[in-house]
Parts: sequence; structure tokens; C-alpha cells
Amino acid sequence: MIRQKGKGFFVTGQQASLHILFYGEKIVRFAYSSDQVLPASTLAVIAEPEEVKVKINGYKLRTKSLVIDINPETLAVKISDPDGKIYSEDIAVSPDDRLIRKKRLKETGIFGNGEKYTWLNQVGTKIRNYCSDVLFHNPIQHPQEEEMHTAIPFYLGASPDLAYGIYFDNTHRTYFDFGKSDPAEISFWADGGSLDYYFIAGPQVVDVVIGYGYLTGTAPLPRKSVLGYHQSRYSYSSEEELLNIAEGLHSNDIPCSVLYMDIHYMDAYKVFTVDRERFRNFESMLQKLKDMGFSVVVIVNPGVKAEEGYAVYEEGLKNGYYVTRSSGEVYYGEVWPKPAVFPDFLRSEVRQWWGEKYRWLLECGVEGIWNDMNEPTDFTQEIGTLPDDTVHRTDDGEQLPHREVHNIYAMLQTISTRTALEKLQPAKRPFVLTRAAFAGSQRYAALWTGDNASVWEHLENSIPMLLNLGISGYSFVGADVGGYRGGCSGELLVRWTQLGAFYPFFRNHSEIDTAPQEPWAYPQEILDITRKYIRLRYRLLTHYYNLMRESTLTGQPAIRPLFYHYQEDPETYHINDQFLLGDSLMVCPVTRPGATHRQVYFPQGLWFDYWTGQSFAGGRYLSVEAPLEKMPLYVRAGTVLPHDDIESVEYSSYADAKSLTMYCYTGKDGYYRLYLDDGLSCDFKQGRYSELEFVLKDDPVEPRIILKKLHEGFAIPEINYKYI
Ligand code: MIG
Repeated sequence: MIRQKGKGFFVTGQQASLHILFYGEKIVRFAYSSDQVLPASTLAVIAEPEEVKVKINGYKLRTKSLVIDINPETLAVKISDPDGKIYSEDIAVSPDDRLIRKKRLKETGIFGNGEKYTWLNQVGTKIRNYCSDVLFHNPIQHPQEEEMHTAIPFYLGASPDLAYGIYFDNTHRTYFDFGKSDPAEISFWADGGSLDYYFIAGPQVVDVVIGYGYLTGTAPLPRKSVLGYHQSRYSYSSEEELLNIAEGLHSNDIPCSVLYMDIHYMDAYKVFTVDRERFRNFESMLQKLKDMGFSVVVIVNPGVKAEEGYAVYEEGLKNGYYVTRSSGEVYYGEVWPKPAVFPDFLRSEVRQWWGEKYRWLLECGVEGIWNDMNEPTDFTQEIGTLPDDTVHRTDDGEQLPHREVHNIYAMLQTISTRTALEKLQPAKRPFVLTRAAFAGSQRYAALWTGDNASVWEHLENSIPMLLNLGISGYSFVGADVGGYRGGCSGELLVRWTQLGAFYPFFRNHSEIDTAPQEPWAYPQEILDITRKYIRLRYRLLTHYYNLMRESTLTGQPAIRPLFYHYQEDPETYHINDQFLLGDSLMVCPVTRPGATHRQVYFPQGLWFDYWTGQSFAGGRYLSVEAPLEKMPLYVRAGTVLPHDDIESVEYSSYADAKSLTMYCYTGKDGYYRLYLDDGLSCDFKQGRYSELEFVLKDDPVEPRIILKKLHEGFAIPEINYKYI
């Protein structure tokens, strides 16, 4: 019998029992257990079970949008829509092994899975999720490495008429096989924990992505300036060097919002210290940079140097804040500071203690925090991270083995960081950047994809990698522009900056001992082209900001694969080297050296060349010109696209241009909802924002915009129109 239990339902099978809970009409949780107890959810899930209207008929549950058939013995389920179209069908369920095997139905594509080195479409691949410092194990990131820095056990299955998502809520190492071992099967399993997963129904891709955002949360609205250009390297290692970089940006007329201080700013790699030889005037240097219009972000890693007399180490030791061995002794590993201990971020007391340490950095004038090495990396172990059996403790004193906490360790660190920044600077939206992440980490930190290399393959692969992160709830993401490891040629820097200008997180970063990678380290032509594209990013900053707001409100990513908006067109499921910014601007990066042309796929409809304004019909492939100075960009007819008029703006205020020009691409009616606020504080929560609605009427004689003010709580800049 199906029994009602709490807000959901309960079935006992031959070997296990199954809880079925609804999180709205279209999100259903299937939680298996051998002891009839509902497994605890991980910290990824923020939605609450709801009571929805369900009709029970034997072993069939029927809601407005779904029909669920349960096999009373095996507890295998089949999920269909009310017309009988099958979304998902189990072959076998093994709750004891935390394993489920499902039929591969007609999925044209499988997407998501966080950060993975794969092509966009992951049908036929196998992946594992255990946050990994990839370069610890490999000289270079490559497609056979199944474990990357993130662990986001979520995938989207899509076909032209149906899409669904599955989120496996398990913090242990998880495995997914998308038809690699058997093309007729999709299976997933975990090393520990429970078989507890959420099914999210479409039928549209966008329904699934929004559903996943509802389940695991969305990123808070970022500061507008952090959507600009960031300049970094490992490391700008003295005051003179960092100030020189700032000067170089100004004198070369390159807009830039954020500069980075990598590990050399610390005294002997001790977190929450500054090397006063290299940075004699740390505070006044930060002030100087601020006056020049830059925010400075510093790196803060989890490993704490084990050194007698070092206050952070000793405090943590005294209070029992570090991860221990199973014997209860503190565990000593090694990271940059040599012997190091690892804060046990699982406990709220430890998170608060750590968070308080940021106070001093913020008082010095630091504007953002970069949490690196938080898989966490441990050099002493062959596995590159803490041993499986080291011990964490919950607030209730329960001991959990590292293998269970590993995948959420970075997320817990970013919770500590973000919560502290919010508390210490309530008037300012925090900026936190992380390398490792779990499902739900998007609520706390932006993410970059770690140690790529200055090779064309990594420029190319960053596209599907970031698009799949977007499908996995992560909108604020980017890859190191120019590549981290190895030297970057001028041509590669140009092509990567053209692409990076459309990454949500846009940062040039490079490894220690590589040649300078700032745009002005290259010949004039390279400098000129990179500057042009960095400026283009600032022209689109308000638009980007609006897209990030949409991410905040709905969970939709800023950059989207083509199939996201052209689900009915199977051709789009394999387009790896084009993407959409929002729903209207199609970005077509050049991913190969020496190219002067590239092939572009145009989905059905009317398209405009962004550079020339020329229009033509889609539904076909075209070969288009792409000389070095040009990255092909296209705009869908019926688009209203705001541009910041930055021509006359000072360095320090790139984030708020005095006027906007709305580019109106005719041929179809269009719509834009423009959101404006101070881009920095949380005053918008008190109504200090403005919202305008632009309706484009595509009158062939005279196209026009109908403007409506929806809310006026913030100064509205001058608005101009340009019809194309
Ligand atoms: O093992 O802090 O991914 O961005 O520059 C290298 C030095 C440690 C790895 C990060 C990289 C950063 C570097 N870190």
C-alpha cells in the first residue's frame, strides 16, 4: 500500500522503503532507506516539501503534471506526463548500494554535472564527483579526468519535446554513467549515504533549470563592478608590481574593476597575515588602488600553517577547531605553508571563528575574498586531499568521516566567508570566489574553473564547461582568460579575451613563472584588439547586470547553450562553440589558431550581424569571416539590447555610465525589462531601484518603443534609441 506520511507518501518494498515527497507540482523526491526513516537532506537543498493534490490509485500517484508508477516489490518507478509520455523509467533500484539504473529513453542530450572536461552533450560519458585539485594529479586538465574541482550531482536530460532533471542529493563520491557502459542505460550511484534523488519535470529545458534553482537556491545579486574585467596573476608579489599593473591598465586605457593578490602577499603563506617586506604600506596601497577605481581581492586558503606562536594556528588548536585523525589527534597535512591543519568548517562555531578573521582584511581595504585549494588540497597524500577516515564534527558533536564531508568542504568554507562579509560590511554586497563547489554553492560564491592551460583546446573546452555549469545552477562562472599554465601567444590572448568578454566572470590570470599576460605585454595590435573587447564588455555591463539579476530571481544562467532556447532543434544539441548571452545575443568565438573564417549555425529566425547590422535568415550553417580583430556576434530579431555609453566615462566609474543606448533590432516585436540600482549596496531591498519596461513595436514604417516605468526608486540615466 501507498501510505500518506507527513506531507508525502511512503511505500514499503521487499528490501527497502521509499519516501516520495513533492516540492511543488513538478519536483519529486525519491528517498530510499532500509530503516523506514527519511534520510536527512544535504545542505544543498533549501526548498521545503509541500502538500500537492495527489490521486492515489493502487501503486500509481497522479498529480496535475505527473503520473508516477511504483513497483511495490522492487520500488522501481516510472514517471510520465499526463499524456503518457515517459520522463524516466527505472530498470533496477539497489538502495543498499545507493545505485539506480534507468532506461535511457530518447534523450538527445545529457547536460549539467557542474564543471566537467567534456563536450556540451554528455551522452556516452561517465563521470565521477569528488572535488579534486586537478593539477595535483595531472600536468594538464584533460578529457579523461572524470573528477574536477566541483561535485554537482545534477544532470539534465533533454530532447526536442521533453526535458527533465535529476539531482542526486548525496555528498559522498558520486558516479554517473550516461550510456557509456550500456547505451540503453543511465545509472548513478554513490560510495556512501542514501539513494535520495529529486526528479524535476520540464517539459521545457528552462522549467528544469528554474526548478533546480528553486531546489538549491540562486546566487545573490553581485556588485555590478565585479561583472567587469579582472586582472590577476600568481602573484603580483610586491607593492611596486601591483601599482605598476594598475598604472599599466590606466595608461593603456584598459577598463578594469578588480585586481588580485595571490599567495605571495602573505607572510610565509600564513592566512590572515601580510608580508610587510613586500607590502610595506598594505593599507595605503589598497586606498591608492581604490582611488584609481580598482577593488582588490585577496586569496585565503583553508590550510593553516602549523607553527608555534602563529595566533590563528594556536587559537584553533586550543579550541579543537581542526580536522582530526580517527584517534582524535589533530591531522597534519601540507599545503603552501608546509605543515598545515584544516579548519573543520562543518561546525558553525568554526565558521564563525574563521569569518571573524576577515574583519581585519576588510578594515585594511580588501574588497573581496578568493577561496582556493578548498577541495581541500593536501600535498602529503597520494590522493591529493585529506584521508577518507579523518574526522569532522557536527554542531551536535557527531563525528563524520572526511569522505562524507569532502564534497561540501569548500561550500562550508564559502558559507563562512560570505556570511562574515555580509555581517562585517552590511552596506556592501560581498564578492567571494571559489574553486571547489557542491550543489547549492552558487548561493555563496562565484566560481572559476581552476588551473587550465594556455592552449587552444582549453579555450575551446571552456565553452561547454561553463555552459554545463550554467545548466547546473551556476551562473557566475568563468575560466582563466589567456590560460593559467604555460605561456599565452598574442593570438591566443586575443581570441580568449574576445570570448572572455562574454564569460560571466571575466578574469585574465596566469601561473607563476609564465611570461606576463597583461594585454600590454604584447605588440600594439594585440593590445588594441583586447582593449576593444574589454571595452565591449563594459558597453554591455548593464545588460550583464540585468542577466545576473535574472539568475538571482529565477536560477537561469547568463550564458546558455543554443538548445536552451531552441530545444525543438536537435542540431543545437551538439553546438559546442557557440552560445547565447541571455536569449538574444549569439556569441561565436574563434577556437582555432590561424582561423580567418568559421562556421556558424543559425537557428531558425531572422538574425542581425552585430558588427554590420546586416540581417539574414537562419535555419542553416554559414561560413562567416572572422579575422583576428573580429569575433562573430549575432542578434536575434526582436531584441532590445542596452549599451552603456562609456566613451566619456572616468576609470573609476565604469560601472555606471551616464547614459544608455537601447539598440533595437527590428523584424519582430521585442521586449526588455531594465533594472537599475546603485550596483553596490543592499538598498535595493528597500525599494531603491528602478525598473523600466521597453516594448518594441515592429512597425515596418516606423518601429518604435513604448516605455513604461514600473518602479522608480533610483536615478534613471538618459536613454537613447538606435533602430537596426
Ligand atoms: O597550486 O595560489 O588554481 O589560480 O594562482 C597552485 C596559487 C595554487 C591554484 C589556483 C591558481 C592560483 C594558485 N593556486
